[in-house]
Amino acid sequence: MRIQHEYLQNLMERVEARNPAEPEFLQAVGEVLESLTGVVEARPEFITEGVMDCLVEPERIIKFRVPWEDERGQIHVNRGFRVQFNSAIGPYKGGLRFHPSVYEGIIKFLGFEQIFKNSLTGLPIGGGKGGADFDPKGRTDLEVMRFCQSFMTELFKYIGPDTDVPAGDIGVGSREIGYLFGQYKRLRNEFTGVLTGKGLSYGGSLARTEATGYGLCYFTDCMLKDAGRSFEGATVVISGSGNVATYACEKAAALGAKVVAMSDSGGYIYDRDGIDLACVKQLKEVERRRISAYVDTHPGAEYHAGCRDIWNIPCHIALPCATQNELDGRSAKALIQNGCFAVAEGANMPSTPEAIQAFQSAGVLFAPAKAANAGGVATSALEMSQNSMRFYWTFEEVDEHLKRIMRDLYHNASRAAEQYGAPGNLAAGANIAGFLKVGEAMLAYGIV
Ligand code: NDP
Ligand code: 2IT
Repeated sequence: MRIQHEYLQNLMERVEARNPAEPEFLQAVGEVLESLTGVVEARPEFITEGVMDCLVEPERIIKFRVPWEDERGQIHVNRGFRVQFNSAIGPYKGGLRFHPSVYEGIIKFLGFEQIFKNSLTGLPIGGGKGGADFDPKGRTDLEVMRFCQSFMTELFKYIGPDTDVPAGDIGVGSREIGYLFGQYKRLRNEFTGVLTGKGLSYGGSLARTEATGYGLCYFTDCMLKDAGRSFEGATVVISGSGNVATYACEKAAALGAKVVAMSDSGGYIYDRDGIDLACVKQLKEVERRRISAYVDTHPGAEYHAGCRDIWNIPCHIALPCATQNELDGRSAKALIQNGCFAVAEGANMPSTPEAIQAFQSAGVLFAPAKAANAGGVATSALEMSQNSMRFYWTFEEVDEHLKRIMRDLYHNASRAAEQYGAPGNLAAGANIAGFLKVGEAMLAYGIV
């Protein structure tokens, strides 16, 4: 990628040289730097005061060994990470991902994205991310507990309710958060809001489970309405069948859409009658089985092995909610040819740069991840507020806050895009609006 601005292009080259073999991180940084050209032209102090150079370098990276014993007595050693990227506007905040594909570059890309996303929520949270190359699939509850306890036995030294507040991401849901929180509490002898996504019996927030998927639909709804469209009567394809996909499906259907496809890492289901979400929840959340089992009870539906072709299914709205780079240029072309008019990213960086380019040139409405999926972390911040107050809000109260946050976020990103000469480009607008607050705080601190 070539960035038009000379200093930013030069900075990008230095980032490439310092972070070789981390393509996801370079992709995330390149996309942000490119959209900040107008900002640094108007405010050169972001360059001269060192803000841009600091922005692309994590404040701290913690990398550790996670040894644990499985039920057969075999010892495993995984690698754990926490990237504390930027604390300019609040304690580091971001999820933990447990997936075999995790390495430093993935956590750095996610931590970097989190800085701007968290800033966009308008709430006081910095950017961080963590995880491990551990695969919870096929592991017993006991094994997952042992892994989580070993992971936290190292991580607890570096986190705290005013320092760094992890949460869930791929492979980390309420079961893992419970084990992690229990171990933190035991090691510190403190009951604090050090993690979010907690169970309701020990300080979790109502509506946090639903928040990312619901927030994605609230954001998309604003974007659609501005363009004279809506979810009502639309056909929707959603990739993934985890936390984000499940609640995106629930809300899209509540807003009048018909969701016809969902997937997991093995393949996708296509149900022309509309996905039976209760069945998907039972299979994925409760029984922890493969989505292929859906067709056993829904003979009218189809199962196809492999994930990519889900984007060949005709739809009006596509919601990629599984993982990074799951939607490439070829898939984007198929969506466009089939009449798709909006794409909103529930996952982090699910569209490749080629796909984004294709959507934008074809006039497809495009909601970028760091804006569209910010409802999860925003509600995590609401969980932190409730923990600090030692109080709780009702589901409806949290949901109302979430709606307002997503609406404001949409308008802020939209306005920033317009102000910096890219009207309608929410990807640029989100990067600009997210950056400005963090950049101002970094300027205020001087060189730190
Ligand atoms: P879950 O672990 O609950 O679900 C992940 C889903 O994606 C599963 O269906 C999984 O399939 C599928 N998946 C995972 N990896 C791959 C892969 N390499 N190829 C194809 N499918 C894959 O995670 P979440 O729903 O929490 O996260 C999904 C995305 O949303 C991630 O990008 C995450 O970073 C992002 N996100 C999550 C937030 C949250 O609050 N949870 C907030 C904002 C963003 P399988 O079951 O087979 O593994
Ligand atoms: O990518 C994300 O924003 C998350 N996984 C949620 C982070 C959080 O702290 O709730």
